Amino acid sequence: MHNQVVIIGGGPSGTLLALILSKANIDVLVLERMTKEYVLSRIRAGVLEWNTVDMLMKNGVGKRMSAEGQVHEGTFLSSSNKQFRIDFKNTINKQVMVYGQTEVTFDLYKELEKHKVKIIHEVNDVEIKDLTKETSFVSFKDKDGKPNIVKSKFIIGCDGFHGVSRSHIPTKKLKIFEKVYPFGWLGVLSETPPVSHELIYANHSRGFALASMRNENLSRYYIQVPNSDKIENWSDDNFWEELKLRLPTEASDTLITGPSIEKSIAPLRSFVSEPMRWGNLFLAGDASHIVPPTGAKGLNLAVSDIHYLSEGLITFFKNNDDQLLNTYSEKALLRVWKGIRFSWWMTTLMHNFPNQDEFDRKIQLAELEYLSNSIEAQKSFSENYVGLPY
Ligand code: RFL
Ligand code: PHB
Repeated sequence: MHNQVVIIGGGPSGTLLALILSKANIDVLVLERMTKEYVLSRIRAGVLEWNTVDMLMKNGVGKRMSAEGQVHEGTFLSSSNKQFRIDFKNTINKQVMVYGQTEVTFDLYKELEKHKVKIIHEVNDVEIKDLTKETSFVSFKDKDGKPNIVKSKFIIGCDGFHGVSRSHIPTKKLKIFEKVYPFGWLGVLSETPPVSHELIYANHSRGFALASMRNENLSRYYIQVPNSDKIENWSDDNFWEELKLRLPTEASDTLITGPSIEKSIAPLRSFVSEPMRWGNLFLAGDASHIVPPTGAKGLNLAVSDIHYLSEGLITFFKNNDDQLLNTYSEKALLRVWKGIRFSWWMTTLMHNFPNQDEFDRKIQLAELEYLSNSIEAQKSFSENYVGLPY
């Protein structure tokens, strides 16, 4: 087999890149470790920046999102059970789209099928060779264990945090920046009407809570839990009880509870590996960087990487010009670090840290009080939350 581009990983970054390249008549192959059903059943992000919305629309995958997604012009933050609103529309005249990553991925797979893009599922033992030669190779085993080898000009690592691509950059060339937080998020999906028409990010002395949603009868809630906690420790009743204690009073008074249809714990981490390119290998999305979900930035950063990378690849194949590819890592990382900063800031502001003393707590409360009253602070929040320009 021979392709111009081989993409490892069929998550949102891999499939979006595959779609953009195939629309530009670039020959592309996607290799995905899991089944399509598994990939499409993962519950993850919920909030899309307007840049992401534009990218999806521009590439023909925005129709169902426009019909079924919810446009949000603001969000609530809460401090000690009292909420205040940050208005994106009034502060910076922008908005976000609430539309699940599960739906985005479904739409992308549908469009890829329409364009007959090659995706091989259930691949194993992916290995990359000759990254610094003119042409590179990817070897893998298909679902029947049969070995395959593919020749390719470029290989794109879109295989998430636990993927294999990043490890092909020599350790002495790779710089890792990492912060692991001493807590995780316990998330619950339930077929109940959302407690609020906009998201609520709640700071509480018992720990952080988030009220989010997927549609008018599907709610997504999270609470901060210690890293050592286990799903088995949380019955639905315990979860609802704890959530009510942390949400602002006007929300907890009206919260409608029901059985959970999904429950999981996600650890929180900030992580960046630099550079995002080695020879013919380019990394994008979670393969190169991870943010704690507090700022809703992970999926959106993956999409901005794909914006820069797809421009570089198209310019290379159309005009034989590698200038944009050569600046990809530098350009993408500039935006990534701003997302890393905002996610870290919002995580630090909203969570209860195990070693937090009274001084730290007072600082958090003062910052939330400032944010609730200062239009300038709200502007800065809005600008980052709806997404910085590409
Ligand atoms: P993904 O989605 O992890 O996809 C990587 C794909 O690569 C496959 N793979 C391999 N394939 C072949 N060979 C191998 N060796 C492979 N190893 C792995 C995997 O099976 C998978 O299909 O990475 P991608 O495409 O870069 O997308 C990144 C986003 O998924 C991620 O940033 C977001 O989900 C993060 N995130 C959120 N982001 C937001 O923008 N807003 C949010 O509200 C938000 N909430 C969240 C989140 C992530 C969460 N978790 C559990 C990680 C909430 C949660 C709970
Ligand atoms: C979600 O709906 O899953 C969600 C929303 C906002 C976040 C994180 C997750 O910041």
